[in-house]
Amino acid sequence: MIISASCVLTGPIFGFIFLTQSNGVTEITGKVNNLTVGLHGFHIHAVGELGDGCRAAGAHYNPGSKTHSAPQALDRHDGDLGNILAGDDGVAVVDMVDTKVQLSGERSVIGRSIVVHAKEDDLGLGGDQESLLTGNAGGRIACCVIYETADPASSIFELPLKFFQSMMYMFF
Ligand SMILES: [Cu+2]
Ligand SMILES: [Zn+2]
Repeated sequence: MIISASCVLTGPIFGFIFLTQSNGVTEITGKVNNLTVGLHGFHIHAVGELGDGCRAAGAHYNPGSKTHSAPQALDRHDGDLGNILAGDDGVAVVDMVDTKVQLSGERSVIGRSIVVHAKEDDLGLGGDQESLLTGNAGGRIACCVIYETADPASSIFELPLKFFQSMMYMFF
C-alpha cells in the first residue's frame, strides 16, 4: 500500500514537502525557498497547529520517548529529520528516505506538522541539555500541517497529481 501526504509552507519562507510511504519506507521530497544560506533544522513536530509563530506545533514528535538525535540514529525522536541545506539561491532541496516517519498506524505523522528552523540542528551532539531536546536549532521560521493526499497508486488522479507536482517543482 502506498500512502501519500503533503505539507505546504506559506509565508516569506515557502515551499512544498511531499511524503510517500511504501512498504514502511517513507520518501520525503520537496523544496523550501527563501532561506538564509546554510543548514536549517527540519523536524516533524507533534501538533498540527501553526499559531504563535509555529510554537503551537509543540515539541518534536516523539512517541518513543527518546532523546533528540540524528536521522540516522537508532534512538531518536520520530520527527528528527536533521537539517536541510540552502544554497546561495536560498533554496533547499529536500530528498530523504526514512523508516521512522510513518504515514499510517499509531505512530502516523498525518495531522502533525513540519517545522523549519533558523539555525542548524546539532543532532544531539551539542553537549548541553537543549541539544538533547531540540538540537539547538533556534527559532521556528516556517511550518505546515501534514495532510494525507490521494493515493497515487490507486487513484484516477495519479497523472494530474504528478503533473501538478512537477509544475510545483518548476515554479517553486
Ligand atoms: Cu523543530
Ligand atoms: Zn528531536
